[in-house]
Amino acid sequence: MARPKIALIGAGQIGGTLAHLAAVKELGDVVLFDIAEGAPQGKALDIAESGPSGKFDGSFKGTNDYADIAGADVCIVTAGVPRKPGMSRDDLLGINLKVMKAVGEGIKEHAPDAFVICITNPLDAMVWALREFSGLPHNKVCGMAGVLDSARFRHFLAEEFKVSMRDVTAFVLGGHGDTMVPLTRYSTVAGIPLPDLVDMGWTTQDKLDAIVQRTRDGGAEIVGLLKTGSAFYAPATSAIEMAESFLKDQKRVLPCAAHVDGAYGLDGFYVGVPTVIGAGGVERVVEIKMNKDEQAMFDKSVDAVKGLVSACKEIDPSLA
Ligand code: A3D
Repeated sequence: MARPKIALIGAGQIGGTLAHLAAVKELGDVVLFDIAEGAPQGKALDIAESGPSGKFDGSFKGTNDYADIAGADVCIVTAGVPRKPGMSRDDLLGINLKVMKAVGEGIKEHAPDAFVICITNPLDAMVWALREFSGLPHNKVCGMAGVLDSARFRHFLAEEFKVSMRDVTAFVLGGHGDTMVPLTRYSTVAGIPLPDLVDMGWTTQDKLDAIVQRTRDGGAEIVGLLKTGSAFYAPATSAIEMAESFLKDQKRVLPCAAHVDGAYGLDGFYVGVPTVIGAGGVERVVEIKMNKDEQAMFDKSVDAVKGLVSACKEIDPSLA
């Protein structure tokens, strides 16, 4: 059986890391596409040359020609610009919207059967726009944010409790931004919900609130440290987890920016929700019950995303 084909649109910090992870995990043959000449070719060659020592097989191609992504099974989109210190994700909207138009048209023409994972920010609006420009089925286009946000939450919790992060699960809903909704009630250590761990004296409510806020600010914390760009190791690892679930039909339950039509009172809208990802793409949206406070936080987050989608429509009337 032929190896799956993985097209990475954008060969910057995340794109290069995605290519390396896909190579090491032998997920398939990789095509790195970018408008910058030389960068995708150089990264692809460098990764190919690491194969003998890294003990992986595969074909790695860098390109500036969309025709090379033809027949891709998975496209992961990071094309665009990242944040600099002081910028919010939303400041990227105008410039990255134009990039989504070019990328959406490229995927529509050359890889219309792919499962598409968008990472470009502001995530929830860009994945919506990318779906509109590409015309692919909604279940085949989703955005990576929740896996990363919950991984950050899990890391901070594991540090606080001094336990393996393998035994920490975390649940994050809503848009990828300052309004994201980390749900403590549904986050656990080996099945014990966080509020119970507060009662058990493992941590205090104040410390837990601080961890929730640090999770919300997780991206900005890295931008502030790096100064020249945003996080890339954890975002790439998160997207690879989603791609692997699709390629291997694992049916993992992963939070992602998915098209929600009916659940959560939403009427055809992209926002972060728990999903099942398998060979059919986003196969299911998992609807959970929220209490009043959680619902209020979720509604606020949805409103923030709606504002960004409206801004996209104003900038590009073809989306209206
Ligand atoms: P960077 O290293 O700058 O790579 C972006 C690449 O996109 C560059 O190589 C550009 O040449 C390329 N590019 C620009 N325009 C086009 C185009 N029209 N077609 C093809 N390629 C193009 O950025 P990065 O890899 O660090 O980040 C990429 C994106 O991911 C940014 O928008 C970040 O804000 C976003 N990001 C999202 C998350 C989420 O959790 C959602 C996390 C971290 C970064």
